[in-house]
Amino acid sequence: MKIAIVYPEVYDIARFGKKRKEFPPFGVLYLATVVSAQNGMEVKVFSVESDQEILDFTKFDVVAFSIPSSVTYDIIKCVRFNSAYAKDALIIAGGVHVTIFPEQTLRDLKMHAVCIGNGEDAILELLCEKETRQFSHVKGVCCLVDGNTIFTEKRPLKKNLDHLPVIPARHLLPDPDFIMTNRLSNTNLKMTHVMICQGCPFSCNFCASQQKQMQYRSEWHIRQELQHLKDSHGIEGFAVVGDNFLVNKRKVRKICESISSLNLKWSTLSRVDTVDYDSLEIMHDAGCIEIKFGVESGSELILKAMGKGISVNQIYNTIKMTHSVGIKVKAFIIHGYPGENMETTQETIAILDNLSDMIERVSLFRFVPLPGSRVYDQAKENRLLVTGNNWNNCHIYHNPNHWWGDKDDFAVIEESYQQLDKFIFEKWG
Ligand code: B12
Ligand code: SF4
Repeated sequence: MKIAIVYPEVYDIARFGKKRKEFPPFGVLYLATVVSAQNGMEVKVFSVESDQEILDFTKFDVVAFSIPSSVTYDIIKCVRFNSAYAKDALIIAGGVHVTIFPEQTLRDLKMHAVCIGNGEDAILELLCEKETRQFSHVKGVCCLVDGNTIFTEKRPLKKNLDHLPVIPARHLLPDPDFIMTNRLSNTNLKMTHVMICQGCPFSCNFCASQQKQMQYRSEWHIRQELQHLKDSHGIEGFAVVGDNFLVNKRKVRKICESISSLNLKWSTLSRVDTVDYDSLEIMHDAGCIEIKFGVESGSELILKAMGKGISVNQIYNTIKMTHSVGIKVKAFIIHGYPGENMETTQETIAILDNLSDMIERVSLFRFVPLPGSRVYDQAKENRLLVTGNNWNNCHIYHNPNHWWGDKDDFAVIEESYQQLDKFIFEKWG
């Protein structure tokens, strides 16, 4: 059976002004690995772009689309309807956007079935039903039966991620797609991205993470992959991919102990309230050179509105502690959350200013309500959108439009954003 797995190429145009490739989605790499490990299955991976030419899938028995974020939905839609398929091809989809909007995707993209959540088992079971098109016993799927949408039984989450293949199918892609330099903190180290955990038990209102339960790969699983990447690609470092690495400190300690002798440098994301001094020291000794903290705002008011569950004091303490251990700090900031004004923006400027000697880098994002987040649903319900855009046509990628309030609020958000942006640019470039 020939299977095409299609994913949208991701570029960081917003920050770099020109096309700078991001790393390929891990969902696709893991799916490709599990499918190609089956007898008689031949997998080809296609990365597609917004100006994609018509693709010829007529030689494939199955075309599987991955939609890793809502922002790339239109790219996939375009490819789905402009490509050529074999007459009996099975057409399926999965990914974060599909998990949030299964029925809409199923109908809008005219899929035979779509997968909700993790897909390593579901895709194999769907492929088995290529001829019968009977998907109702496949867990975690949305499909049509006699023209009616059905949702099959939920697929239970596994306790950890050790069922995944140790090495995702990076070999299906050219090396420069996943081995990079200039991407690990401010270094030129040869690095790659490694998916270590999934899920996050917290509930920030702006976040679209759909999985509350934490799943980690075990320390030996991760070490094997890193050893392989070191031996075969000569990596000197890696960046951890996952919503929130530092939730389970016992796991973090075990992972650190297991990888430290590899002498790799690495970075990870974290909340400010899940770190402690001991964990930071252990991470530092295991090669961690940078933590990217979800600081979001310097205003208690905005942090509260965001449901972030952290305080300005915690931000101060954690950044100081991290710096004192010798790990660099990157701060992620979101500007323009409902309630933002000149005063709250000044509070963010003040905290960044006070901590500037201890912050290596800052990433500033303009707030947009992400499909799948609580604030998106509220905004939609309360019709808070004021841009005049068609809601269904919202582009969530660094959108400079305003999403709530009236014209006066919009003017304030614009002006305060410019001030914050200027401040960050002058301090950090
Ligand atoms: C890594 C990551 C990135 C990387 C992506 C690299 C890439 N090429 O995709 C980078 C940093 C570039 C990035 C950028 C962005 N991201 Co991002 N990202 C993530 C993160 C943290 C992890 C994704 C991951 O690797 N998961 C692990 C893999 C194994 O799981 P998976 O991808 O879900 O795949 C599984 C299933 O979905 C399923 N599946 C997937 N495809 C298919 C296909 C079929 C046929 C089947 C059966 C199953 C299936 O099976 C897979 C294996 O189990 C998620 C957080 C999250 N909770 O998902 C956010 C997340 C996806 N990102 C998000 C956002 C908003 C963005 C940005 C818009 C941010 C911004 N403002 O710039 C950009 C958009 C980029 C773009 N153009 O798409 C949101 C998406 C919300 C939404 N509604 O779209 C998330 C959910 C973050 C959040 N918590 O809110 N991101
Ligand atoms: S923003 Fe981070 S901490 Fe908050 S829910 Fe999302 S992944 Fe979890």
